[in-house]
Amino acid sequence: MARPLPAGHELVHRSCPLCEAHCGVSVEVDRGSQAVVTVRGDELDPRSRGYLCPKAYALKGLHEDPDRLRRPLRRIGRRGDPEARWQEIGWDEAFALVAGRLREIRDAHGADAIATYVGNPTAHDMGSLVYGQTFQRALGTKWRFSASSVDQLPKMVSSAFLYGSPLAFPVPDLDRTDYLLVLGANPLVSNGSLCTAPDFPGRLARLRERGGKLVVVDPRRSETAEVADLWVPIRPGGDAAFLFALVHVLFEEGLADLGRLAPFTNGLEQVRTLAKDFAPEAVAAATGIAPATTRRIARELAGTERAVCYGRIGTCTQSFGTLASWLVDVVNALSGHLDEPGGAMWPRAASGPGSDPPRRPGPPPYARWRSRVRGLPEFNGELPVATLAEEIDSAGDARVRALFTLAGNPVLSTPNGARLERALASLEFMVSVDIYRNETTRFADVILPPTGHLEHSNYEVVFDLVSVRHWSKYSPQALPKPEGTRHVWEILSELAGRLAGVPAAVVEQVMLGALLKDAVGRPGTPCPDVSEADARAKLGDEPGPDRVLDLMLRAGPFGDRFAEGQEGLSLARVREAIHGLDLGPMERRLPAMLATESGRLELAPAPIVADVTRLRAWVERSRSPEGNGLVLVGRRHLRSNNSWMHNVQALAKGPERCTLLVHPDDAARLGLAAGGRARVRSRVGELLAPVSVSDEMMPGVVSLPHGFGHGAPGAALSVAARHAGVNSNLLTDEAEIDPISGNGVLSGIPVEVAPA
Ligand SMILES: Nc1nc2c(c(=O)[nH]1)N[C@H]1C(S)=C(S)[C@@H](COP(=O)(O)OP(=O)(O)OC[C@H]3O[C@@H](n4cnc5c(=O)[nH]c(N)nc54)[C@H](O)[C@@H]3O)O[C@H]1N2
Ligand SMILES: Nc1nc2c(c(=O)[nH]1)N[C@H]1C(S)=C(S)[C@@H](COP(=O)(O)OP(=O)(O)OC[C@H]3O[C@@H](n4cnc5c(=O)[nH]c(N)nc54)[C@H](O)[C@@H]3O)O[C@H]1N2
Ligand code: SF4
Ligand SMILES: [Mo]
Repeated sequence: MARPLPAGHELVHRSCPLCEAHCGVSVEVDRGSQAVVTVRGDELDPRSRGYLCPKAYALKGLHEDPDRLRRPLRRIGRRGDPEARWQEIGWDEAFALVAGRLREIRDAHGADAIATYVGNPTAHDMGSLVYGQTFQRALGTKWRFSASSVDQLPKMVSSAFLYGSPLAFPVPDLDRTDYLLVLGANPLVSNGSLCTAPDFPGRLARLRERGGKLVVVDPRRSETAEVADLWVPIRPGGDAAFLFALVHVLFEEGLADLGRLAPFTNGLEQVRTLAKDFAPEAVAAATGIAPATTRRIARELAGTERAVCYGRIGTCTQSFGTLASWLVDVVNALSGHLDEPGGAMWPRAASGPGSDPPRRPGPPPYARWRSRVRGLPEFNGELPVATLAEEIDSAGDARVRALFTLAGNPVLSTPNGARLERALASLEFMVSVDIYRNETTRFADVILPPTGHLEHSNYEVVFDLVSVRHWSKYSPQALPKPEGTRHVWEILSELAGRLAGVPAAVVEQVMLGALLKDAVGRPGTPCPDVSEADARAKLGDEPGPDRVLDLMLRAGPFGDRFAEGQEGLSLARVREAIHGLDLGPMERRLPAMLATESGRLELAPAPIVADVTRLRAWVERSRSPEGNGLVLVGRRHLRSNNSWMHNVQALAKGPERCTLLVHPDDAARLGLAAGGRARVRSRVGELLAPVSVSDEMMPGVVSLPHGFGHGAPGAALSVAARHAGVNSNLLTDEAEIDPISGNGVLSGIPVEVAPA
């Protein structure tokens, strides 16, 4: 592979930060010019062994993108006015302006008048994650929103009720399974989610090579379904009913067996009773799945020693998101595949809590407060983003008057983007920490851009929690920080300090103190015998995310616990392993990790069970032919990354991707022709989209990708504007949520489609 490195060039080995797979990239830098020469796959990275998808190569284009912001921008002119001008300002002026306005609004109306929205890239960036929380604490608002509530929130709710921790995501043991049942995920394109598995396609190929079986349940014959042993088309939203039918068969045929889990599991009999109504025959009309297929899958799952059921975005962003997320785990538990090799297991995050249970046992952090307008429950300190627009645009003293966004583009990524746009235009103040002036951040009064992805160090703290093996890899800063730029942690701690009326250095000390308190010096912490002073001395005085990471690694399950000469991990040790460390496969963790109030695995939690009545009614309704009009689902493309990588020409070029996929029978019935345009209408909106006709769709279901709809006035994305597409979230309905979690329903949207 390797051509010799020219003199003055250096290879920096990092993780690609663009999706959950976090493949190993080697970035070649010309140290003379500090330019990125190439990005290639790191063959020595034990996680990805050289694999990269096309997006990683675009890290160079992203870095060089002239539209990427480097200096604070201030809008001159009215919010939402396409004629508004933008002016670069200095950091000090920007900080003073932002902190001043936020303080004014907080003083006049209280902290809850300021909402925050935190987007997906935050999860991939340690500085944003850690210091984003610090900033939000300093702000003191309860009105926190994030992309979680258009993504994995139902799984978090389910995990909190079943195991006592919102972050206890069971992860498919991909490399050791012999039977993978996938619902609502397309890892050949997404490269996996809540299942960090670099080179997912290679891992699936190896599953097949060892004689294993892949079954994909999806309304579309996706790229993953295409390579599967079996594609099972399902009516959108039908997953909970289908999974209940699997449970029904497991009980009926005497295949349900908790095995090792029985002594510490509650609720088995309740699940058995609930499943009675969901015979495969009873749900077939609603799901579109033949009873014989359901029975066969149930038998195969139970009959294969190493098998696992895995559900992802299609099972979460739908009307029965929490029920489906819960039932995936119920199926795994009853078929003997929860906490078993080759089944669904919990990794020990190298940067995670070092002891079991991961948090103090107690009730799930649920519904401790509710949203003002619709009364939606808080979860884990957040409110559902489907309610953000109405919290701004509904009159009342307690309305949201200002918004802070961090790495988010909710105009394109949350339901009813048009209403949100109008709401943003009506705010008193908005500030965005973002690298682009896009569909959302164009509404900000000030945009604060952090350093680019290659200009700061990183570590995937979140994805340590969901990796199919135990890995640890540090991404060193590849390029120097350019003059006059700020790292995200510097921006956020400066703002936090100004809000609290203290220097940023004090914010840093307080944050570190709080983290240390949970890590050392007291019984119940991972390092009870280490004093806080000793730990502080060993961590050094350099502020920033690296020091926090050092603490997390050292106090983590593989950590050196601050002991001299100890084998365990520290930042120094992980940094030394420039290609990353492989720390072995997942291991059984039940019952030790359970953090429920009862200390047991709660297989039938009351708030989840209460929603089964609604599912029963849906199944009943779907049996009658009426109400079986067209429904809309989404899809992803390998060269897209939600809404924000469309400005890199190397990725954006090629055939039009934002098309409405329609089954040939539906196209014929509706008079739609390939290459023609369709008018798509939902309760909340309407748009025009080019039509592609394909039998990869199941009849009755159409598909449009999300993340498009560029070219808005005031946005500065010159490449994306040329491949604008349409915003599919003009059709998704903010009134439709999964009632347990409040997660947005982005799939299974009733639409009318006609030729345009
Ligand atoms: N209809 C439909 N809607 C969906 C989905 C769907 O499947 N269908 N999927 C949902 C899912 S799973 C998700 S996660 C959400 C995503 O929703 P969001 O997180 O709101 O949207 P993204 O498109 O990820 O936008 C990321 C933003 O971060 C900025 N950014 C990128 N890198 C950085 C960085 O390093 N620092 C900073 N400060 N900013 C950065 C980008 O410029 C962009 O503004 O969308 C959801 N919306
Ligand atoms: N290339 C690329 N990779 C990405 C992203 C990206 O935008 N582009 N986004 C990243 C993010 S933020 C996330 S969260 C992950 C998501 O990763 P995945 O969970 O793999 O998501 P998708 O690729 O959207 O696949 C979802 C599938 O669910 C199907 N589906 C829709 N509705 C239903 C339903 O009701 N039931 C069932 N069973 N299936 C349904 C869709 O047809 C689609 O095939 O991908 C990540 N990786
Ligand atoms: S799959 Fe692609 S985008 Fe995701 S981490 Fe790997 S190279 Fe990056
Ligand atoms: Mo996501």
